Amino acid sequence: FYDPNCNGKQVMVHLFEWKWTDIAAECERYLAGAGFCGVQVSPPMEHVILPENNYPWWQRYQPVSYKLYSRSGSEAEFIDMVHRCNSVGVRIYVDAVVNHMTGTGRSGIADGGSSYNANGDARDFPGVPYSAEHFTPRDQCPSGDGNVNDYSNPSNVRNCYLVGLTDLYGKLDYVREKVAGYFNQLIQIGVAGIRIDAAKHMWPEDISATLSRLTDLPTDQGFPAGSKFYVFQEVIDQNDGAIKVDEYYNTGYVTEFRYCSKIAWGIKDYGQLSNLIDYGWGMARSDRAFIFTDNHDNQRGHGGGGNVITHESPRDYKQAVAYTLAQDYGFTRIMSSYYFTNTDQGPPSNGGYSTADVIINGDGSCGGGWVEFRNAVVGTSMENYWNNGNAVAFSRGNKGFFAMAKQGSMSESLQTGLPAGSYCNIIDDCASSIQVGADGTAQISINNYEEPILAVCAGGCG
Ligand code: AAO
Repeated sequence: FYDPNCNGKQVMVHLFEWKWTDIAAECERYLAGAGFCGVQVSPPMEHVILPENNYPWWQRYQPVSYKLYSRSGSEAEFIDMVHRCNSVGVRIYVDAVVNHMTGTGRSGIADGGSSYNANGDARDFPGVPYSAEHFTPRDQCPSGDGNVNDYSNPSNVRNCYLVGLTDLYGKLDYVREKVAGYFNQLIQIGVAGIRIDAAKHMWPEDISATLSRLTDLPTDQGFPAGSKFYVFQEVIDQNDGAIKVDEYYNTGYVTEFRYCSKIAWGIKDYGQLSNLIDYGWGMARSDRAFIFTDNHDNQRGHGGGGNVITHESPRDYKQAVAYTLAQDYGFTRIMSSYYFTNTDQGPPSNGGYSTADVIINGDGSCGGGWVEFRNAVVGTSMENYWNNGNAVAFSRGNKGFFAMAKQGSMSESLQTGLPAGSYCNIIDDCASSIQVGADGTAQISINNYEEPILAVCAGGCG
């Protein structure tokens, strides 16, 4: 569960709420050439539709069945996307919502045609099928109202209903079989892995028993024989509850939310960048940490939100993403979503429920150079670390060098760890360069307020 199955590439992008047809085109047009490992896609299973809430993005976190029919498109479009992305070497990772089904008190018919009824004591999801006995018995949940309300008690977190969502009883073989069946269906299509949504609210042994039922990835989609599903689990551990990320190491990577706070502090106060990774805090070890500067929840104040840097402060955001991709901790994901003014707002639409096509600007936007830098320096550690509180710099072994200046300017003679020669800056498309002397030092100058960053690779990053 630890290999993302993308030939050692290092970065995935979350194309939040994008349609399958648009993602397929994006793999071919941009992501393959820019060196992306793959794409995290929004939940592909059949979900509730909530016109009364103006079709919020979060309706897709309320499953009705495991039919591949969602706001992003049909099963045929999903399969076409996976195949087209695989054929250009870009993998697809599914956001897997299997802790629960819909919220209580909801009923109706979903877009894929399946009915559902979670009114009163009913728990009917005939599209799977699940019925009342497949949900965690009420007497297993110690909270008064049946919902999660005490993060210091594992039984409360894992046996009660997360924000009123009908909690599947993962102890049952039947439930494990159905969830594994959904995953095996994705595997057969050629999906390379999953994010397990709300894994913190599932017992680790239930996840393990479910994953033990999975088949290997299909060789006809370009996976070497014996390849396993990549798994990263959403566990929000901010040292403020009973559930710890390391309980989930046996079944894959874990989301490391403390990194979001740490990088935000570091960009506000460069001195803090020197202590970004703090194992004393219980941060996940590097070969289990799944990291990001922000995610779809905390960028819009859901999931607790908190001290994170988002697109709302673009200059800080650039620095945070650049530093995240340049340093050596964890497996990285970057975020691509849509503009919003309301935190529940769904994606751009053609009116009502239908999601609009993504429009690609002529300039292609978002710098692929970063992804190439991280791929080029993989396997090296951070060395020659230098930080004066206003500017920071380090080398990645003898393969790359990175520098960043908070106020937009710096001029300093620094050890780069690189062999003598001239190296061009990928950030300004090689308009500037540095000259490394025989002793490995170079004059590092930055003079650019909007893009206060320099990155070079031995032999070029691309
Ligand atoms: C919607 C409505 C609800 C309604 C429900 C059912 O909004 O009013 O009751 O339907 O009808 C998303 C939306 C939800 C939405 C749901 C279903 O965000 O608003 O509910 O879809 O449509 C916890 C979980 C974590 C979860 C997060 C949102 O642990 O798993 O809440 N994230 C995932 C997804 C998310 C999705 C779901 C799960 C559900 O990414 O998009 O919800 O499928 C603490 C805990 C965390 C906890 C947060 C928030 O953390 O440690 O475990 O996350 O609180 O409750 C500070 C705070 C600390 C906080 C931390 C977070 O440090 O001190 O308390 O920040 O970083």
